[in-house]
Amino acid sequence: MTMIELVEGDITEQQVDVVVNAANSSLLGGGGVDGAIHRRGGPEILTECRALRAGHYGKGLKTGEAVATTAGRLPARWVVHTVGPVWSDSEDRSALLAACHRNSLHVAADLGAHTVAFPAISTGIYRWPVESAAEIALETVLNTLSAGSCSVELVRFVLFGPAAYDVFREQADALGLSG
Ligand code: AR6
Repeated sequence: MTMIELVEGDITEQQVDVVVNAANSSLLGGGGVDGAIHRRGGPEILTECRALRAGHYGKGLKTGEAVATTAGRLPARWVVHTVGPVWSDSEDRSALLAACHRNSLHVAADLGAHTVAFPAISTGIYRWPVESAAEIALETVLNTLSAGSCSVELVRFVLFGPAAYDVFREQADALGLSG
């Protein structure tokens, strides 16, 4: 039995197995939720990110991909870093935003995680309209969880502020999700 939950709040405070980070391809930190995760999680996260860059991810993490590190001092076990697409007026990049969510869940499942928290990936600095991002995020998580055996039992979207929460709530209602 899997559950999708929406809460308004700060993702760095979530007691879950995995916190998903809306990172950039450098994996070396940034603003927004990425900055908050590194600040609250402490330097251990950056140390592991640097090691990833020195190894398999020498060219950085591609848009849509996901990779795990420790969660450092966060009340979570792992951070799964993913890179959302920058919004484009001329090109449909929805498949990349869907890939972020799908691949993050696959990485979480490979770790044996049961609970995963997502921020509203791409909706800040990357300017993706929240309504569209919410629809893609919710649909993709729903489809991924129902596609097959997956250790993940709870996915919590942690929305920063009432406006984002309300939009996700509307989209969830439209998809027939409750809770
Ligand atoms: N908890 C939950 N959500 C948050 C938090 C928080 N503590 N802080 C911000 N948000 P953004 P992006 C929301 O800009 O658009 C970084 O510099 C925020 O209100 O963090 O994917 C990276 O390094 C918004 O709804 O990520 C990249 O360069 C959502 O998180 C770039 O920004 C995502 O906003 C990625 O841009």
